[in-house]
Amino acid sequence: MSTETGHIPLHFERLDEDEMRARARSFYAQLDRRRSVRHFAPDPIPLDVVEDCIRSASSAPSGAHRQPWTFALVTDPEVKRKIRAAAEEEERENYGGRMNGEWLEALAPLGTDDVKPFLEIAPLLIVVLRHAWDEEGGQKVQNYYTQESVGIASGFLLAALHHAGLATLTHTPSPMGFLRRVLGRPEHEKPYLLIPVGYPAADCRVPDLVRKGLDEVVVRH
Ligand code: IYR
Repeated sequence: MSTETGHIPLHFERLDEDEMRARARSFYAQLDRRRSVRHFAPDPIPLDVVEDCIRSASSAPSGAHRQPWTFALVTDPEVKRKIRAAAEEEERENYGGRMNGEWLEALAPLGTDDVKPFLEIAPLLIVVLRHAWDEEGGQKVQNYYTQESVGIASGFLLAALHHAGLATLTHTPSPMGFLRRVLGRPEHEKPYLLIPVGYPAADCRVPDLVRKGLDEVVVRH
């Protein structure tokens, strides 16, 4: 018996190699301009653009095609205020000793601390939630490779938002259980990433980072 019941033909267009080269180069050039932003302008952003970016994120592959993710969109100033207050409470603990000396030293070039005004200033916070399992008709349904699946979807989301002209930050004010409580999400939705989204402030500055070259990240066999 075929195991491919219900399969359909794949529509896939082979490109000529020069076209492939041009696309790979321009995609890289664009992604290479992405920077994590911690200084946002308060200006509103078009949420329909963000919704299309979430469609891109949600096109990611996932274990057993369970799509184990929810994207919470937070624009309400009062909810942002609650998130900032709770995040800063965790970060005070983190910077005050939960992160060890080696960790704090590694962070020093980024110039971060426990004060997170961007959580109120950025016009949008996206909370990515990972479904450790799902609930269907009161029954627990198991999911597979949820860390990998939600990681890939989050990567798609960051790339899509950048491509659409929006700045982002991957923020993890851990432990992030407070996000589930503030947003009233069920127990099986585990906060995975908090992504402030907006335009950079006019005077936004970023650390002078250098990315590893190809030879530092590739081994060939
Ligand atoms: N969550 C803290 C600390 C922090 C940790 C890492 I690893 C970073 O790359 C950046 C920050 C904060 O956001 O300040």
